[in-house]
Amino acid sequence: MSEAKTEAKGSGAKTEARVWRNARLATFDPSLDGMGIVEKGAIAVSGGRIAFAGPEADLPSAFSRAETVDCDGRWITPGLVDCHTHLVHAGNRAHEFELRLAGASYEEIARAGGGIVSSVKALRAASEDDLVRETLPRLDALIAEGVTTVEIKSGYGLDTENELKALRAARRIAGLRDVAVRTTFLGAHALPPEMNGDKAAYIDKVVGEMLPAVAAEGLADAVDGFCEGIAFSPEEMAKVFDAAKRHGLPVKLHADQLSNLHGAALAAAHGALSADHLEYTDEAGAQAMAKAGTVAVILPGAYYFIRETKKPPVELFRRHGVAMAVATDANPGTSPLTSLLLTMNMAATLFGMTVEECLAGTTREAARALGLVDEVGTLEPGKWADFVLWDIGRPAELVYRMGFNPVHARIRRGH
Ligand code: DI6
Ligand code: FE
Repeated sequence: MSEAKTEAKGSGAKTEARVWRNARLATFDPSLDGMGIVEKGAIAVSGGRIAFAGPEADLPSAFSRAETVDCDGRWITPGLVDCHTHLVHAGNRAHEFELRLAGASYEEIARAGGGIVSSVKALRAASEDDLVRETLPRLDALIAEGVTTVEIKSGYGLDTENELKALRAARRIAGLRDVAVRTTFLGAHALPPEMNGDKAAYIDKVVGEMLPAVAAEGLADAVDGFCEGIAFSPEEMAKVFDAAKRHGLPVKLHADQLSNLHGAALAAAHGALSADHLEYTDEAGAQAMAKAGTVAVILPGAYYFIRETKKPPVELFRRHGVAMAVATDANPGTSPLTSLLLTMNMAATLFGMTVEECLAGTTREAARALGLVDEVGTLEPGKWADFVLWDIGRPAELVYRMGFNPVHARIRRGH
């Protein structure tokens, strides 16, 4: 992949400029209305970046002799962004699923050595190679549906060696597939069994040992935590956030998923890129997020899978102007989901999100939740040429169907 020194020359020397013509664009350009639709559109790409996206009639003449792809009137959207996953994990929890179907409670399963601790045991027993091998099919499922950027969290290692192993696996995966991977250190995900219930000591270890090791190797692009009764308190999370700041890393938070500990407000107070889940977030939390520009990441897969009944306050987010992203939360315990298209259907059907909100939520707003909105997430000049051609008649089809993949072509960095 040579991305340097390419420009449209029109004739003579080899040029990497390419043009996609005869397309209908959903640009998600925020300066346009709604989905930023351009009928009879074209995209010109040079050096892996979008040089032009707009009406074909306005295509600059510099591209008139560039290699051309006729899209036959197909729709083009930005490449999809899955901004919240726990894709790197070992094994699965299908057996627990069976136990639950047979009537067992989460507590009973946890007491029998199941739950998140079973995923920690499995990850610790796996090698970095094992993790890469197990993760690739899940990543491939996302890629097949047009995902071009994916976030991957650690959080099943819960000690220095194993968190590093998981993050190294996530970084390696980025070199094995044509996809951008953003990694997030989630050391404060759960209390590992060897800490014998001592949360304060574990947070000290996260802050004093694990995070510095992760930062020293440059293995994380952000820091996350699970703020919940069964995980860590707002005070404990604040310590992790302060440490992240010292290492120059942006923060995010699993907030208000099972109860309202005011995690959304905490995240906002720390200038978090996103607060995620948010089923129990109240109006003050939504207001704080709006003020801080913290994105609400909506995760319908977990809501569905654990049969939660409290919905995230989508209407409050709309009213206060909180940006909403939509993501899979792909994880073995509460969201074994690797379809971002199905996730959009769930966000619409379960939470009443509109087609536009769902699609903006897996493109522009998901990019914003990763701090990447200047690089990807819309079809605008200057951004990476990551986009998808779809065999659909209207954008709503991407949200409406369940278990059908209408990808015609997935373009990343112009190829
Ligand atoms: N919230 C969740 O839904 C997952 N993690 C989190 O912080 C659960 C992860 C698991 O059960 O393995
Ligand atoms: Fe999660």
